[in-house]
Amino acid sequence: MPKLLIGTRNPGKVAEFRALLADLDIELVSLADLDLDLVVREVGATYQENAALKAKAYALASGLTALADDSGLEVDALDGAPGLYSSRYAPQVNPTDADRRAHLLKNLVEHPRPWPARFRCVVALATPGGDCRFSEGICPGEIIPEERGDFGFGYDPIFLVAGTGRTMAELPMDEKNRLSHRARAVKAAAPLLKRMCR
Ligand code: ITT
Repeated sequence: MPKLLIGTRNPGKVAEFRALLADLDIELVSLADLDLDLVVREVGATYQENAALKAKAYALASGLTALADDSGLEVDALDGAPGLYSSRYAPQVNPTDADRRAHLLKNLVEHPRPWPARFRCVVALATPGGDCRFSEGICPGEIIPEERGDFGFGYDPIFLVAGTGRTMAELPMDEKNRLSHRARAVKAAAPLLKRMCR
């Protein structure tokens, strides 16, 4: 069976990718499965650049086709922040998801509601030989000032998914995996996956 390395250190993303890719007849391998403790510095100026940095580094290190994503939350009232910096968005040195959510809400307090926002995900697929392809997915919604729900990770408890009346953290994984930015990007990448995995 062809193999694909899931190139993320975020356990929430690993679980989602495993479910999203389960039906593709591809053997999924995680960084933990390979004992690959590689930290890729995200020094790109776009989601695409950062996703490519991660996918290419993991493909080279493993000899396998690798999938990585760079994703973020874009809030209109904050001119698109935290965006590319979503995982680093908090004053703490090693922020928790709760730190990031608290920092976002603190910065939004002075802005009138509603707070429209979207999650964006750019997936990069890289082969060890240097080929790299991309796909993108968006999930629209709004930020709410209180946390709701226990599923998911990151900003999910304060992100109301458009058209559902529920936060991303109130959606069980199978529902999040029908609607999310990551689900849409992976769906768009399916034809590439079949071609690029060996
Ligand atoms: P990897 O780089 O190892 O994949 P990461 O968490 O650092 O892990 P990113 O650099 O892409 O990944 O940062 C994306 C951040 O955006 C992530 O840490 C969350 O804070 C947020 N985010 C992305 N997708 C999300 C989702 O589905 N639900 C909630 N928050 C999300």
